[in-house]
Amino acid sequence: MIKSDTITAQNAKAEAHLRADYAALGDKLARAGIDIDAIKERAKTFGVAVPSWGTGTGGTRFARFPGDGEPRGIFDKLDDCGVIHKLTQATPTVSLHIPWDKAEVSDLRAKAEEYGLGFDAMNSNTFQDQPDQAQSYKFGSLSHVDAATRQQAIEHNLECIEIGAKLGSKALTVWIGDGSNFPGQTHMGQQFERYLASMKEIYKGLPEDWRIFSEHKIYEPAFYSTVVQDWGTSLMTAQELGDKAMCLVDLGHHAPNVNIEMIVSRLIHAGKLGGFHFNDSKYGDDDLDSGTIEPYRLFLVWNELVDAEGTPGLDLAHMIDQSHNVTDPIESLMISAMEIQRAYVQASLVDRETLAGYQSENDALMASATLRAAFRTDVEPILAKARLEAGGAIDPIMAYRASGYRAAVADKRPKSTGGGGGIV
Ligand SMILES: [Mn+2]
Repeated sequence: MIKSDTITAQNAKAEAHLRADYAALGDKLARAGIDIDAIKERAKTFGVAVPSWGTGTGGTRFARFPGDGEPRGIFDKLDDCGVIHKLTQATPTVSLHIPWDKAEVSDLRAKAEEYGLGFDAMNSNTFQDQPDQAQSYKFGSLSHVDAATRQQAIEHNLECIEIGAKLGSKALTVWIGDGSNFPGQTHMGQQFERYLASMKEIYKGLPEDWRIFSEHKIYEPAFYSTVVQDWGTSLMTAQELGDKAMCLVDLGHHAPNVNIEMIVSRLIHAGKLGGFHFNDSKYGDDDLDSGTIEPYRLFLVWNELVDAEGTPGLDLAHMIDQSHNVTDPIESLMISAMEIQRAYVQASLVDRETLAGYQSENDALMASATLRAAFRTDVEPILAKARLEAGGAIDPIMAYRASGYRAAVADKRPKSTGGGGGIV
């Protein structure tokens, strides 16, 4: 873990400039009738879950190039998650993946408590075969033509709920790779019906205060048809299952140019928006850090969420889900958490009354300019001050690099191998 002294020493170098920048921004926002301290307090309430698997290097289908000091297992991963939260004060929870993170529940709880971390949604895995499993998922899992394979996948999800309940998690995210690679390979209607029937069995196993998230993805590993490929299918699933079933939006799981913020708006309308997997991408899926390619889209998604604040029943799970191939995963996750928080804070600056006025007058230019005025505001002093006051770092990346954490864990953690392909 990174010592508080290291953070304090780093902060001392930057604090005077931060105070000046915060005061200047405070004056500017005050002219627009915005209290900067109130916005800073909002920033402090923000939290996004770190995916346990994100602390390791990902990979493509071609290869994986491991970094130094990669976590050996879930306890190393939780150590890394502790670092991310300590420095950013923005990632109070971890999202676990079963079976990758399977361990003694009491040990998991103890390790998380050491860092003040909680557990967000559990993630099941029926897109890979595990060494000890009886049935293969090569041709599907929850929608497989074979009842025994479907049952095995159902039982795995029920086990995830059981483990999660002991950890204090309150949700299960289900993403399946089921689909087909060739036209005619599957009966698409029957396959979806089998999926729904399996999901109903999992739904029955949810504790009273739990929710199940349906995560859609346009393609891959099934390259012709995917069972849960779009938000419409995800919404149908959530509506058919019941009140505890919600849709999860992964920003990387849409066709290029799809209007994700409108999907968010529609799911809020339906009362079925449950949460997010944040990431960014240039071409497809979750290949890049949040906010690296389309920060304006991230802002527009948050604009919908801030606009919908107070909607009865709206209770969102915010999670990161992205792959790191050429960066230190801890740094990528810290940057991503801060970018997501930045979009939230910027969206909080939108003058909604003025915007509504322009909308009612059909003044497209000024309506758009109102949104962009909030997006253009450099809120870094607000984020940095929120971190500082919460005990985090003014500049988490610089503090992390100064700490020598990666080199220290590289001494303890043997260099992992991983030349094979496979997205994780
Ligand atoms: Mn995802």
